[in-house]
Amino acid sequence: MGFCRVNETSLKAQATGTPISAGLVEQLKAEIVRKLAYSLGKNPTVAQAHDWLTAGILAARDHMVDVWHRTTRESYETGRKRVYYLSLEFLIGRSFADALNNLGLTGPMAQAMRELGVDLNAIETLEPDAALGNGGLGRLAACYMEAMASTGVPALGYGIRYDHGLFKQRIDGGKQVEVPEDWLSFRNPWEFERRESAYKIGFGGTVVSTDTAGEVVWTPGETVFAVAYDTPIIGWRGRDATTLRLWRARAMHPLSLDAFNQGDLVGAVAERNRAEAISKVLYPNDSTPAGQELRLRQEFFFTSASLQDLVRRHYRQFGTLTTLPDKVAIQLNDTHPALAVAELMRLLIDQHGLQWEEAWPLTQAAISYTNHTLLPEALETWPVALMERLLPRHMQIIFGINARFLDGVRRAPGGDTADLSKLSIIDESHGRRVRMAHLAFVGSHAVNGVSALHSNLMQETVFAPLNAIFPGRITNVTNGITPRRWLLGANPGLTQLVSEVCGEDISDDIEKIRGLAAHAGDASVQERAAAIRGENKRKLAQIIRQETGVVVDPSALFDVQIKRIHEYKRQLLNILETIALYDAMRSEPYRDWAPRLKIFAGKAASNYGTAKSIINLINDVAAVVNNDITTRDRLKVVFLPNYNVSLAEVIIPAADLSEQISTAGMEASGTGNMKFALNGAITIGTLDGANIEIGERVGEKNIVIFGKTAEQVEEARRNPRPTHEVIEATPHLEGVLDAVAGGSYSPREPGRYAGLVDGLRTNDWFMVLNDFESYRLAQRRVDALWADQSTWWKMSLTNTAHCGWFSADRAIREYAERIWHVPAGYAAKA
Ligand code: 26V
Repeated sequence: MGFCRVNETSLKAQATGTPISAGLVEQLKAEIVRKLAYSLGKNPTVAQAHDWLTAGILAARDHMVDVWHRTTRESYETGRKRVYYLSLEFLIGRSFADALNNLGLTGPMAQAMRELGVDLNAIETLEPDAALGNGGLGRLAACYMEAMASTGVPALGYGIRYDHGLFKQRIDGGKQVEVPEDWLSFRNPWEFERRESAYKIGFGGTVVSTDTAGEVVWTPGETVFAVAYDTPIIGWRGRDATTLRLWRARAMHPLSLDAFNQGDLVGAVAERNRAEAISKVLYPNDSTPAGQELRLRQEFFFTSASLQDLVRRHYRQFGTLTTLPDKVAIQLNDTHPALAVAELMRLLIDQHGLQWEEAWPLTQAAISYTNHTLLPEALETWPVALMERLLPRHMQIIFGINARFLDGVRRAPGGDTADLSKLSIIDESHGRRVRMAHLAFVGSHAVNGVSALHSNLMQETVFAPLNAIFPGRITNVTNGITPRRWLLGANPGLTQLVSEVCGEDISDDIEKIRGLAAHAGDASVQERAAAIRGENKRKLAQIIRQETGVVVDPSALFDVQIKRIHEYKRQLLNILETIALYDAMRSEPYRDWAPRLKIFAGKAASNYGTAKSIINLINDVAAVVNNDITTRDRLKVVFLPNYNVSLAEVIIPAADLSEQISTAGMEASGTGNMKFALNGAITIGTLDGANIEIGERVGEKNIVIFGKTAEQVEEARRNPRPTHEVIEATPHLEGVLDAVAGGSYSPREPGRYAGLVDGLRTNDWFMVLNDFESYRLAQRRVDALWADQSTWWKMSLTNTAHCGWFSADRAIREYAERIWHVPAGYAAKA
């Protein structure tokens, strides 16, 4: 029978500290066994590990449903305003542990499973990550859904139910290999399919004006169905639940019998394949903008389904659409759903008969837009010709919006001098293209950046012309992370400690964690924090050994950089400095070097050659360094494959040092930086994104800052110093670059990194060479701090104490108050 008998008590159950009710345990046991029998058709003697997981999830889900229905019913009955969060990505990860934690069922479920002969911790790891996102933007959406449920903001998240999420990464001979991801292969026990909630989504076809009053009829040439799949997201203490509604594309006619009867088997399913391609796979986003037609089809598909759904719901309940913005706040997570502006106008005018002048203020009042990057190459634009072919009615509406907007500017005081080409939604300079950020900006009442620096840069750079026309429209909401997953769930040991010091109610109001600051210098608290970290590091060391074969010393300084691989995030700077350190250790082997473990993880977009080459270099350096007996107990380098949410949850609580070293001005915010700091890692970072705000809160003594500021980067780009001069002026750099370029780390293919190094020597756009010395010295400051452990732990505890502010609950309250104008149901008990 059973596959994994329990022999240890669940750590998480211990951490909750509450006595476990025997009645609840008996009830859960009965529920699990029932699910096993009547939903899975198994009895306990033959059930496999995965069956127990599914039965446990189904049992837990039942505990969410009543809350979920109550939340939905209440918001319906009270007619409260609701938030609709439109996002092409939701990077959820696993849900079981999180749901149990929020329901207060972690202990009882562990006990119930134990009594059934099952180890809850073991089966939890069998749940596949829902990887419906690339990185920060998608993870933020997942944190916000949970935070809205926890703060009592009525909300529905809309996205796409991709069959295949972000690819899995394998490392083969040091190189990234992409493997398709298949999270639905065991079905998804969290979701409810809603066949009855299907909408028709049109593409192409023709637009005709039927009468002189200007009534317009769009007859799409192609129609697909969007079918809803709902997942409840339970909030803290199970008080409320939000809904994540993901759309799946289905064909109107799954089979053409005509074609089939003529023996054309491929033709018989052609329509089906074309339709279903829309929700087949998530686009990797961060190398080149996905300019493909399929991507535009995805964007319109989920935007149209979501808008039809919310407009229908509103109309059914209130019988009019003139009250839409009183009841509906539509948040655009980046420009991917920017077509919402045109689609809402179309629904109001073409389907509900409103006049343009009535529809436009309603649209603007309902919609708001979050920008997540200023990288010019990352700003979405679509060719007008493609839009005219795929979405002819929407293109007309966009032209209409643009004409009225530019007309208004022209007629306003000073309008005759405005540069309309910079304001226009249509970019005429690179072929004719629709600027999606301009569409989103013009169609919104509020536009926000995701950190103070980023929001300022929005006003000064990309959106400066629009900001001049709409002063005050750009605002800032610094990102936040959910403390339930990233502290309570991921780090039960530290949670226990801070609960003892600051009170149990840090779980209801994480900002109370600031009480820890007064104890940051206590030797006993420091000792316990160190022991907890030590335990987390031992667990990570085991995983490292399993995944890479490298044996590491858990007492070494764990120095971590985990995030998508990108030139601007500068994993290259990190590995080059690692080489310099390696050289230094070899030339002075008798010095008292602090043992360091360099940990990297992250995926590179499959078409991003430079990023893949950086992964290869990290692995090549690891192979050399880890096998050198002169440095073996002082320096190790590991690259953990297949970075995802679940891996982050074990790495972050084990980190001593958090690498947040992007080229200043390029990382909009970062959210990993917040997770690390809350868990007590010290940040080594640039003055970029939310690092600045972390520094302001923890104090400059408790963060290690280096490198050029955003302004200095801009200046260095305007007036670049020849790279050979920079290299000559930087100790150690020439040697490091020569070694890499000359094949010291790739002896079997000496030219492997010639191009990578040549790129740096040609143009130091990302300031890898320019910031090298400052980074190297910052790392030596880190060594000195590490050498004084009581200072280190004081810094660490101070970081934890001052990072409660980076809670997603705080961010959601800011959105609710300043952008959505909805009250949060549960105020923090401040
Ligand atoms: C997209 C692209 C597309 C083509 C070229 C380069 C490039 C680089 C980055 C991206 C990602 C854009 C959207 C995004 O994920 N932004 C991230 O959003 C997070 C949540 O606000 C934020 O913390 C990260 O700093 C930001 O990079």
